[in-house]
Amino acid sequence: MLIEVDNLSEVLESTEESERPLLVAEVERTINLYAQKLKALIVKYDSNRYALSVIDKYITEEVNNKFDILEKISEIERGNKFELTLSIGIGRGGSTPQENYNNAVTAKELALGRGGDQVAIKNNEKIIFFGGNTREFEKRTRVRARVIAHALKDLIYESSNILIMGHKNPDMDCLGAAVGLWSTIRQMGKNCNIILDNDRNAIEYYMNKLKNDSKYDNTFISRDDAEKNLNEKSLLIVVDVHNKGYVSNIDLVEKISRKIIIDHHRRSPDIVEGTLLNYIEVYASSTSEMVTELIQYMVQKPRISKVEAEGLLAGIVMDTKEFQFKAGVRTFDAASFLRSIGADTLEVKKMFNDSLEDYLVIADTIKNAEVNNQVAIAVCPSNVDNTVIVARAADELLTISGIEVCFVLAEISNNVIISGRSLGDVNVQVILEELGGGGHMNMAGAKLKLPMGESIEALRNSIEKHLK
Ligand SMILES: [Mn+2]
Repeated sequence: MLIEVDNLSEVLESTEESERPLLVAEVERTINLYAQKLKALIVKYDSNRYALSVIDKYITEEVNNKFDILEKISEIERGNKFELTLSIGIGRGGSTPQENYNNAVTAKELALGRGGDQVAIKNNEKIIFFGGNTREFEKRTRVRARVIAHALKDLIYESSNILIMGHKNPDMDCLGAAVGLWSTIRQMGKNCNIILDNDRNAIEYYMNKLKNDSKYDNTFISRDDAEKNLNEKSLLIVVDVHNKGYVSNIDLVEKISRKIIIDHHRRSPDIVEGTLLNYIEVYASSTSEMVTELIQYMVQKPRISKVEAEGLLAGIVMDTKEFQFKAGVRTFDAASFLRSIGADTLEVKKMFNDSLEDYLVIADTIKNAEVNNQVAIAVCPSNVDNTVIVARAADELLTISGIEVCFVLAEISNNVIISGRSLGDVNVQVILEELGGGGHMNMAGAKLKLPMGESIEALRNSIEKHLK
């Protein structure tokens, strides 16, 4: 079992200097007591990291107790302004201590990558999670962004051509980040293309804007055209997604050996493997925010055009729901930079305006919502054929007072799509993860291969289980 106090330095910073030693001692005592309870061997191997060797039956007990150590640590109060959180990785099921250790290392990485404050248990192929109920901390320092930007720059210069790919049903965050990177890579004098398929529902308005400028005539290429120009020095940058099931073209991803991931979603176990560099920052509001930071370190003066800056700003606006969710200091800094180079907020607003037709469907969906205990469940009318409306209906439901959590379902090409939103402490990611989905604490989605009735039933069960 590997335990890491994942926000120790941030919490210490927020604590009066005179209280800090007491806080550190209290953390140490709590973890040592926990080890004693598990009759474990415990070794501290860093200022905030511990390795424990535990008999398996005690882990089973902890599973049954849902790891109350997560709560104990958060109760520590020594003048700290934030709760302390732990990320714990446990390795089980291996035939040697070494195998279990490797399982534990992977498990802890997953726990951290999913936002911390949770336990991940890796029993060989099987991975389960506990906890994860606090909001992600914003990391204030930009050191990592700078380091990544330099590494990225080197990799780009070493490449013959660069391809950028996003997720299925690309949205403005995905496209804004792609266009921002594309522009900067071109400025660096490199050949770059964005791979785009025909699923362009959510980005149609912006794509039409780009059509007015011949600069973008050869920017977007199909998967097949991308494959024609591949060689061993090609570089693929995957943006706004990291799991195999959701990248727009997994077979192409697997054909390219040099690849990088830039994403802000919580780590899923299904991550694209064999990458040169992963920049997955769950603390960031959006991939567009991350790219806005990166490009400022990649080139002295980014020559981002007005419409490109608007694409990036649209990405931030879309993923923060107009700066309401996960908008930290760095989010506003990025937005401020984009505004300063010409992004027009009204142009961004226009990208998200609904047509009257769509709005009526959204209104119909809301009309059908059932609200129970501040949790709303609504089903879209059967004529809905794109996921944007499902997401928009979920956003709208959350603007209604008395609704803290909502789920909107729709049947689209033989699948049931679910969009989940939460205003408070209910973690919709965990609820939808149970159904094979994912996302963030306040915003998540899932796609089910069940009929509508059974999907609602499965959703209800998962909600009930987690609200308990
Ligand atoms: Mn995004």
